Amino acid sequence: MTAPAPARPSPDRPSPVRPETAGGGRTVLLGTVSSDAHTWNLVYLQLLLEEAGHRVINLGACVPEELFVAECHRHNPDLVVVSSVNGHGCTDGKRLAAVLRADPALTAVPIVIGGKLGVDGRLTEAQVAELFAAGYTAVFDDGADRDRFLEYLCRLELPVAGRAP
Ligand code: B12
Repeated sequence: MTAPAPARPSPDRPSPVRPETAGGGRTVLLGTVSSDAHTWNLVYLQLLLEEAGHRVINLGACVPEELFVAECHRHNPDLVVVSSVNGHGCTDGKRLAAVLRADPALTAVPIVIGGKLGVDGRLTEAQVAELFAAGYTAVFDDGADRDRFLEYLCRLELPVAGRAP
């Protein structure tokens, strides 16, 4: 006998975390890694963050590391959100975090990464650990659901692994 699948949010069964309760009022810098041309992931995240009451600066796709740094200086964000779905997010994301964390002004800003981060499906534990070691505050790999991200927004200062169970 197999265990029943965990309940998923649906129109009949609303998500337990509502965006408007997710700690609004922050400035969030959003973009993809330099190799990634996908954009609907960014549109989705911008809408989700704005629904939660945050101000979003969406840098768009294929953002060079130097542009991320420059825009951080320009906007002084409370949170940097990196999204990638082309499979190179783990590799490019580590390089991006290294560049951001090398800047003395950006050692403390929370930086999260999420999406479809590897080319072989879910990241391994070792790859997730590498992302944390590179400087990410949270990692939301493929399958991490929206509620975990919203919960993270509620408690921004805490490091958390946002992988789906
Ligand atoms: C549309 C699309 C494209 C379009 C993009 C157009 C555009 N303007 O965006 C085009 C044709 C350009 C394209 C190109 C490529 N694509 Co493409 N693409 C897709 C496709 C069909 C849909 C993506 C999409 O828009 N989804 C809708 C958005 C809303 O969902 P999402 O992106 O999945 O994001 C969700 C989650 O990942 C999550 N999420 C994302 N980021 C973050 C961040 C955080 C913090 C959190 C919490 C959550 C989160 O939240 C979102 C909502 O649930 C997917 C397949 C699929 N069905 O997903 C492939 C897919 C993403 N593409 C893929 C690939 C391989 C490519 C190419 C390399 C193909 C090629 N050989 O050229 C290129 C890469 C180009 C580049 N330089 O990046 C692969 C990636 C595989 C992987 N990760 O291992 C996919 C998964 C297809 C597949 N099954 O193989 N693609």
